[in-house]
Amino acid sequence: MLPFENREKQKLFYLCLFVNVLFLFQFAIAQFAKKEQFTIHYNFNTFPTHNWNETIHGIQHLRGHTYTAAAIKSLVEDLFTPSGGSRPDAKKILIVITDGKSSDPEDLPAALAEAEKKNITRFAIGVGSDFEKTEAKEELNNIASPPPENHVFQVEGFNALEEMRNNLEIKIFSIEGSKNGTRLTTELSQEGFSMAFVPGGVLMGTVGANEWRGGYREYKYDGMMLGSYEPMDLDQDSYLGYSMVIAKNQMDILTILGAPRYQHIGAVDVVLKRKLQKRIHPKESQVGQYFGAVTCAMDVNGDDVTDLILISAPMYKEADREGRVYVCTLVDKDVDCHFNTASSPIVLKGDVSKVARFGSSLAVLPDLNIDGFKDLAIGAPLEDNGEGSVYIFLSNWSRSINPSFSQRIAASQVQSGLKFFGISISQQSFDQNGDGLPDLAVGSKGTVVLLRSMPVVNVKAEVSFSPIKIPVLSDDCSTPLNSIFKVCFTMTNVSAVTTAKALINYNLTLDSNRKVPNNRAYVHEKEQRNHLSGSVNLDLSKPECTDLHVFIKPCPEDVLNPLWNELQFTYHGLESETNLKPTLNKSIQTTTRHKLEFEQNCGEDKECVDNLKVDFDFSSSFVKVGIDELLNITVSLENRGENSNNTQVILTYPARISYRMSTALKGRIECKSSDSEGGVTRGITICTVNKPIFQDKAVFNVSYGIGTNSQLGRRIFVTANATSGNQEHSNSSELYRKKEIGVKYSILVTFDSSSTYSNFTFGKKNEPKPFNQSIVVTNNYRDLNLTVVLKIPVKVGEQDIWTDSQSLQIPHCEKGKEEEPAISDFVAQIKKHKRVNCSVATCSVFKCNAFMKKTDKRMFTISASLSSGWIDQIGLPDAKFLLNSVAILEYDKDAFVLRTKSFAREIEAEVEVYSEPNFIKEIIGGSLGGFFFLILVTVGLYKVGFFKRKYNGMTEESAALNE
Ligand SMILES: [Ca+2]
Ligand SMILES: [Ca+2]
Ligand SMILES: [Ca+2]
Ligand SMILES: [Ca+2]
Repeated sequence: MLPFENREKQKLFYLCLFVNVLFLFQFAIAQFAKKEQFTIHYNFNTFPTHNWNETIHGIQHLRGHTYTAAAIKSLVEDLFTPSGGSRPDAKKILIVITDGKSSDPEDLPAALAEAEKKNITRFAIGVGSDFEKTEAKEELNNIASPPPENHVFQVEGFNALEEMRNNLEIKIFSIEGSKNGTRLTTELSQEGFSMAFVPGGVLMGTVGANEWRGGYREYKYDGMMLGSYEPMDLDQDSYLGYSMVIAKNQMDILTILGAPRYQHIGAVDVVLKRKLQKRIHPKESQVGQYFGAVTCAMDVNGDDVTDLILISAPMYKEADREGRVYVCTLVDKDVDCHFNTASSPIVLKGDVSKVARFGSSLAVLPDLNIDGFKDLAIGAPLEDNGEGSVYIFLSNWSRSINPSFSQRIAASQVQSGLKFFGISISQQSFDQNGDGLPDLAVGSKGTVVLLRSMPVVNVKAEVSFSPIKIPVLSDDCSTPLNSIFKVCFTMTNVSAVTTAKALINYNLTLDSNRKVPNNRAYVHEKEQRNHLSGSVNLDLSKPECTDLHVFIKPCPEDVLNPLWNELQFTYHGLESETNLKPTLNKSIQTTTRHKLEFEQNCGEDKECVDNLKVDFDFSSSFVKVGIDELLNITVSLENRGENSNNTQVILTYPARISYRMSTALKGRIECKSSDSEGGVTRGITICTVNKPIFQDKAVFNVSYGIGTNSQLGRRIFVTANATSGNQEHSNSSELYRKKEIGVKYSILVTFDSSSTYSNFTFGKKNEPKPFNQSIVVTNNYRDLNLTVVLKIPVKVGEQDIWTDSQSLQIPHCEKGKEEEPAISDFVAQIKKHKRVNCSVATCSVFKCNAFMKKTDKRMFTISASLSSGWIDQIGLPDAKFLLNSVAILEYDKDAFVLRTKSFAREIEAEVEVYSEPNFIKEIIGGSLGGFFFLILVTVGLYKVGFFKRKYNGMTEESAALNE
């Protein structure tokens, strides 16, 4: 009933249809030509599953009318029956292909009713122009099952049938899969949807097996099936085997199968010897994420043992991204995605893009950056409005993937007009263009793009100095040192290429740790600028070097602080005749720091052995304890060896002395001191000398203050200790000194004497005059044992001064020997000076011992009778003489030091001689003198509060008695 001009075409159509559906369906073929001529070539049972193409070729096409109703009726009655091979539960489909309106339309309703009764789904295909007529079209609609839009096909001619075939096929499949009929096992298994090689055979993914649960089958190369993994415990429509890879450990081969529709979320099965080892569920249960859509096994270090399993979820949605790839580790037989452990999973993601399908393809790449570890490509075919892109991720030594991608290759960078670039990536990368570098094939819609990998190079940046080290000549560093910094760049190939070119722009920062103007290296003698820049063209043949002139300030205090010079460069690969622009190895540091040190005087062995000698002296012979006295020490430190670093002198000093200040006489000194705490420990002064490097000699003073009331004993000592940061000191070092010094306490003892006045008449035999003179000794500072020595003139020439020199007594004092005067011509001396003292007179010596407490007063009184004969012998009738005794203080000079210069004090008495007696003067002088003294003493005592204190003391005493 088909008016085909070309029988071969007709047969081919059948062939095409059969190829696609043979293994899914039972088939039968029948042909009509005349009303009574109905031939069933094959029923459902007899249709051969093998050699079916020859079978079809063998069928003769019959010519005649179009008895469609009769044909349908016959088929329904004879073929769709158990005897015709039709299974009772199977879906029944009748495809009617006709070229025009039937010759028996009156029988059609009955025939169709029969078909309907048997639940046969009918497709009608009208071929040719006949069906432009309404009547024919209507008939076609009637033949087909309702609704016509799903079951009627109308085509111009044979060629259009091919297109229609596809539609038909899809419709038949959907009917099969969605209705409850016979349970499907392998009919729709889609075997070969994924595949993998294993030793001795192949694995074929059977994604549609068992109601789309899926799995795989294993075959030997000769086609013999060895077994299958088709788990029935999976949910229907899990699509296990949608992706499949083989992973290897030392012993076993594991099959990793993706089931991206498992529970609408996806899962991955790890299978060993066709048994489930582990089922991996994603951490986030996002519906529709397609976890396991693509799986990939990666041997990062090339030891033939799989290190990583990569699992993609290309539909995983984030606010700004779509798709992700999980990096899971394979250890022994366990694939661990770290979803349940403390360490968070490693997740690879693309750039921000709401639609991306990142992870639609995965491919292990050769080691692109030549670090010894294989790298990874991930496709994101929907990025950039469906243009697509491919990401490159680098693995690392810890056999993981760096989660930041190293490169994103957008379709637009490759070629304009590409669509879905990255939908697939070749699983093998070969060198296609013969430059020795691997190339990568990337699929896009209708086009395969071959990406060339770029050569990888290393660039080494170096700075060398001339002179190699900074010499330090003197403390004066005002004269800059001329130095040359040689900057060199060397390029070496990492990839196997022989040519590579690049432009390097660099920037050198001198003494980069210090900010301008504190930098010690600079570009111009009169400018503190610390930046230098330049550029060089580089290739693989040789290093490129540039000499730069630099000025350096060589100060000794910087000796231990080298100059760090920072070199930064930017790299620009240049194309060469044969190669692409080389790319810089990612691990290359483009910022490097270069140290320029100061010269160290440490000899060949570079080990500094110093030879320190410390010494000190006190600036006085003893320590004086008085009012705000100082102890001054002059310290000297000498280094007679190699450089001494971080050199210090540590002084210790007694408690009750406090640090005041230090002064450098030579060198740079910095002292810190802590006085004794609580008077128990010794005070410590730490002086840093010529920091950081001490080379020759330093001298400095340290002053300590001594409190007025300090009790330091008779002697104190000070120690000095030299230290340094050097590992070793010379054996002849003198690192320690201890020196003692005596302590003297300052005392202040004052004398006060009453004045006396006596007069005589010249040449007369005068009556002796009574004489009383008081000497008050005050001890001001501290308790003291002392002796007051009083020397009183007793004889001038042969004349006694006192009527009875034996009666001259001073209470509490011992009388000693008399002392003769040094001068014999006493008359002339007295005439001249009118003074009678122990230099012209014989003196009596009295020693008065006393223990005096602080602020004690002691009074000594000279009382005797003054005679006049010693005055007459001088021969002056009218004169006023001073009769001078002397009070001398004696004390322990080892322990005490007198604050006043003199320890002797003259005590004066006035004696006048007249040619005629003067009674008035005599009376007034004799009584007034004593009175005057009394007033003075009283006033003095009152002023110091003596009376008041005494009064207080008395009231307290009486209060105590009353109690
Ligand atoms: Ca490995
Ligand atoms: Ca690598
Ligand atoms: Ca290549
Ligand atoms: Ca040395």
